[in-house]
Amino acid sequence: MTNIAIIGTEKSGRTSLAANLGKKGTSSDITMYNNDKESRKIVFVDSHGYPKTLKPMITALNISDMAILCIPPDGLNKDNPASVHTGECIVALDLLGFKHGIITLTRSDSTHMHAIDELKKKIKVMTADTSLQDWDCISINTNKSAKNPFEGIEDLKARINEVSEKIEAKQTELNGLPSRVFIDHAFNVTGKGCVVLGVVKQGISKDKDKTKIFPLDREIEIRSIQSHDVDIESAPTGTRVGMRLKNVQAKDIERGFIISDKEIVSTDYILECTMSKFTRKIEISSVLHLFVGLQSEPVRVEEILVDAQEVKEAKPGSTCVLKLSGNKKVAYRKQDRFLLANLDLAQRFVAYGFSK
Ligand SMILES: Nc1nc2c(ncn2[C@@H]2O[C@H](COP(=O)(O)OP(=O)(O)OP(=O)(O)O)[C@@H](O)[C@H]2O)c(=O)[nH]1
Ligand SMILES: [Mg+2]
Repeated sequence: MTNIAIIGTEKSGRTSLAANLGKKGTSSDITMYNNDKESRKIVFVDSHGYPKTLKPMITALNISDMAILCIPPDGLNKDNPASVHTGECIVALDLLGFKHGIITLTRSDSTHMHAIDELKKKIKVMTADTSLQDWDCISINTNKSAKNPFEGIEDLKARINEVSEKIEAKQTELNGLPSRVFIDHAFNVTGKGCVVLGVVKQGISKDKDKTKIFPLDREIEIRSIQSHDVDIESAPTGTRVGMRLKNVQAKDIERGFIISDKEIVSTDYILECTMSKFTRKIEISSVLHLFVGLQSEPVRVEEILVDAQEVKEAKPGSTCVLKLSGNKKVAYRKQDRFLLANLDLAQRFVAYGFSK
């Protein structure tokens, strides 16, 4: 199963594309569009709450294996205020080291060939040396009254299928690891109890598994598992699941909680960070926003170390160790990638890092 995040600046055609590719399902600050008609089941995640806040985009990306970045005809025009968010999406994908994706040049019916070629050139320059450098650019529209209605959509679907094959091979490899489920929604269903929705990030999650939920660090049991509304006994890596849980209540679960046997839980962090080139310096005492998995919280920069020496600031494009303090318990593993953002800047992403 492949989960695909549809991201982009405001009015970039994200919802029109998602609605074209799947049937609307769960909706909050992200909306799922399911395609379970074909042999390969795909969930498209519309990150519509972005760019107002960063969380919907990060959530969509961290529950997905592939991204579709929507760039409208004016999506990189300097005089279009929304263009800063196209840049921000590229920075986010690069800081996340996001491997698989496709760039769609949306609303192709409202522009012309020459402008599309110019836009493609700009994208090549902007994505050089980033994780997006080899992504395909496909010109599309979702307008049934266009001269060339649904241009590019079949190409896009074919490309999605090709990339999905690679992703599924990788998921099969991850099945051997201990299971981890990232929760994106939790609610109470009368007569059924606590139900969570989420995605199996690694391993195989099984019906009747006795496991734990973090950062609560509480023992729970998986009562039943569903995928695309059908009961299943085991859910391999990549499956979008609904699970009934025993020994925990929905009101105690927040987005980002993890079902797993073991996680690190902390409120303070020591991260080996790489700063984006497209940000400002970080100073001691600044407040940043930390993202890991589907969790996020404000943190304070307590200490900055460069080559083991304490310094006052970290510069764009450099590497450093940041000691950060927060208030909320967060669950993660050593291999998880953290993102840091400064919500006061126009391009908000600052750095990525791993726990030391
Ligand atoms: N002509 C044309 N218009 C389009 C196309 N795709 C989307 N639009 C229009 O462009 C506008 C934005 O499209 P949406 O799909 O809502 O884009 P979005 O990124 O979800 O927008 P927000 O969530 O509102 O930020 C809407 O008025 C759409 O009807 C297209 O392929 N051709
Ligand atoms: Mg939308």
